[in-house]
Amino acid sequence: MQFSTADMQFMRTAMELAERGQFTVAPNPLVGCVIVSADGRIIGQGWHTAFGQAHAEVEAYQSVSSADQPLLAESTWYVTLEPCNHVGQTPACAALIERIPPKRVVIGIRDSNPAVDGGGTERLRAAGIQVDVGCLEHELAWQNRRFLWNAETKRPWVVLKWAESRDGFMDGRPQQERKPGAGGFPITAETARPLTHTWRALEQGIVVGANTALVDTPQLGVRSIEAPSPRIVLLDPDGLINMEHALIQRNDDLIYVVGPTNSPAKKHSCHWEVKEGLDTLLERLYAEFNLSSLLIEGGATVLNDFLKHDAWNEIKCWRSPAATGGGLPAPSIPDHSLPLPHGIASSGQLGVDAWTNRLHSRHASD
Ligand code: AOF
Ligand code: ZN
Repeated sequence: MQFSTADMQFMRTAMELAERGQFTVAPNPLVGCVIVSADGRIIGQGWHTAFGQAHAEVEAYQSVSSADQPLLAESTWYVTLEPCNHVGQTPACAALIERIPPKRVVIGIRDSNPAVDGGGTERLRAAGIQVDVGCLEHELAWQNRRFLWNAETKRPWVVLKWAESRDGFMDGRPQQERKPGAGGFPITAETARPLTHTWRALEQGIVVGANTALVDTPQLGVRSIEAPSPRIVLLDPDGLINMEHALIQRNDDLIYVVGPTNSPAKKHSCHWEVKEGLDTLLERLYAEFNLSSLLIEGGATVLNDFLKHDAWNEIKCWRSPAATGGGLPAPSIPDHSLPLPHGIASSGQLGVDAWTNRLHSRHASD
């Protein structure tokens, strides 16, 4: 299907609206909707604002003024995701559209949720509405990469994140100084913080290993931007952490991943042994804790494990202009990794620090 320039412009507006839900909709998809009158005027627009809240189509419909209501019968709806055909936490959008019904619905991507999966499109067509699917589909698949990956693999989307010195170290101290309670070793300047916190806010869980928790006692929250903090996932399969540790004391909804022999009486614990493998851990974090994406913050051992097992989708990395001259070596970005698709910036600079964002080569067509 060839879409017109106007179709693509309206869909792009819907995509931009969808993006406004970036910190709040997970594990739901990002969805935007624009309603256009027969003479090409936007008469309604909306987006899915947060998990559990109204869907984009409902928001868009409710934004249509009473003066414009008579135009709905001849309107075209641009929706970034196939309208749902099921009653979840909210009623089915396909039912709302069917009742109107508009002349045409243009859809970005199919909803891979098994409860929908083409059913919304079929229902609208059965109601006599012209439905065209696939407008800006590649860009929209990228926007909803986490949601689509979840449906395909039943695992969270995994982003590896670290900061390294110009000469490739994550921590410039000699090993004997990296002991419990030593505190964090800053690599980036203060100016990098808002972007680092944005990276956190974009994912649903932040993973940190026991050694980093013990040495750095990081806070791992989102403080420098307006967005909710993700859940913290503390990996402690060898039971090294004391229950008095600040991360555990401060975070009631922390997910504590611990080996079966060291089971603590903790509300949200997940039993896992290293020998079960990272894939099993990821499946469990998705199925039992509903985590659709993870930011792996370290330390080096945890990051290298994810790299070694190829259990990652994106890498986000800071490089500072200063050299430490030694310390804890940072992981390496795999040679096969790709820049981001669709002309999205894969590198940049904030203050003195440079950042890089790479994608796993399995997503080559995204
Ligand atoms: C749409 N428009 O804006 C969104 C859709 O629990 P619920 O009712 O919020 O349903 C969530 C599911 O609905 C989600 O997994 C996905 O299949 C679809 N999301 N559909 O028509 C929207 N957010
Ligand atoms: Zn819906």
